[in-house]
Amino acid sequence: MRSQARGAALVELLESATGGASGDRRSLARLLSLAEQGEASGRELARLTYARSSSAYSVGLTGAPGAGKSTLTSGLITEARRETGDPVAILAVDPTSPLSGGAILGDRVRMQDHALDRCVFIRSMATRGHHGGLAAAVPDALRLLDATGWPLVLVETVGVGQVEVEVAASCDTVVVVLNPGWGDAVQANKAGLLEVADILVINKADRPGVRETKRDLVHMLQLSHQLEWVPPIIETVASSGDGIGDLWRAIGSHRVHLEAAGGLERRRTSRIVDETERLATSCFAQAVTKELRHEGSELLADLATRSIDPGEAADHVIASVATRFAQPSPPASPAGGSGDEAARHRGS
Ligand SMILES: Nc1nc2c(ncn2[C@@H]2O[C@H](COP(=O)(O)OP(=O)(O)O)[C@@H](O)[C@H]2O)c(=O)[nH]1
Ligand SMILES: [Mg+2]
Repeated sequence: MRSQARGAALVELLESATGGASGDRRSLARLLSLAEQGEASGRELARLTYARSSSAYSVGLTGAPGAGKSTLTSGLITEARRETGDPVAILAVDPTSPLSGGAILGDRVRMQDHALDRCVFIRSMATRGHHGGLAAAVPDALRLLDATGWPLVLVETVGVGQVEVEVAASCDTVVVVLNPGWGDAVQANKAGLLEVADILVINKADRPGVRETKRDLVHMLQLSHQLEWVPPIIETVASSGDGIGDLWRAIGSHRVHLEAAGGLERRRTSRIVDETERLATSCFAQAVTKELRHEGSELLADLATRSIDPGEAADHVIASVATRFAQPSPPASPAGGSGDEAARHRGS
């Protein structure tokens, strides 16, 4: 019953949020919060939007803090609005903060130019307790924006941590933003950024060292085994707008390339499999932790007295978790309540 009522309320919210720029923003914001939190409503929402989404295109921008991502994003919004006339949604993602603020607040200031444009929707996302973290919440949010009529979504991350790279890599086109200067390209390579890059941007090209950075990048790209698509290197001065048009066109070319070769579908399918794997793995890992470490755990006691070795204990844990997952879920568990992993996994 509860879950039926929840479903009906979600459908109502979805309907009022749908319509892109003419949809209700407050409904959309509420839905995004649910997607961010995960839990039962978030899962139900994910189920509703999954079937309705497949047409929006997403572009992820990643790079060190201060590289100029927000300024570039703002320029891309202008370009996209002028070139397509379509509405544009922006997700500013900060895995380091449990609350929106700090760096993201600065980003909003840099995107202020678009504050009055009804066709631009900017939303920050921080870590909020979604099962599997932000890396899992962002794809849900992307599908929600897709299903509610936002054909282009730009995703800006705050830095270049593992989660941020994962988030950016969950987009159709990944833009890696670097600055000129000694070692930036090398650092990016170390952080695994070049592996996920579809487009490389040397922003702040008004500063010295552009040629050297470009040379480093070309060299590193030659060493990697990208055959189908060699990431173009675009020079930009985001603060003056120089090169933003080139970046916009490079994004378009990459999209055409993906769509022509059937690569977009392949890429999306492989991402969805990755996402599923991440969700299942994190769900299972949590269940294992709970099973092993609960108070009064016999296994812990047996391990302490050395009457069982870790390998055997692991087998026991896996077997009992598997049994719990195999049990039918109860008819209605309270949202995020009892903590029954198996039931929650099925989204009851
Ligand atoms: N000189 C110069 N400064 C820039 C350029 N692009 C951005 N900035 C400045 O760099 C700072 C950080 O930019 P921001 O977009 O917030 O970077 P983010 O942290 O990657 O989002 C701001 O003060 C921008 O005005 C550029 O191309 N050249
Ligand atoms: Mg920023």
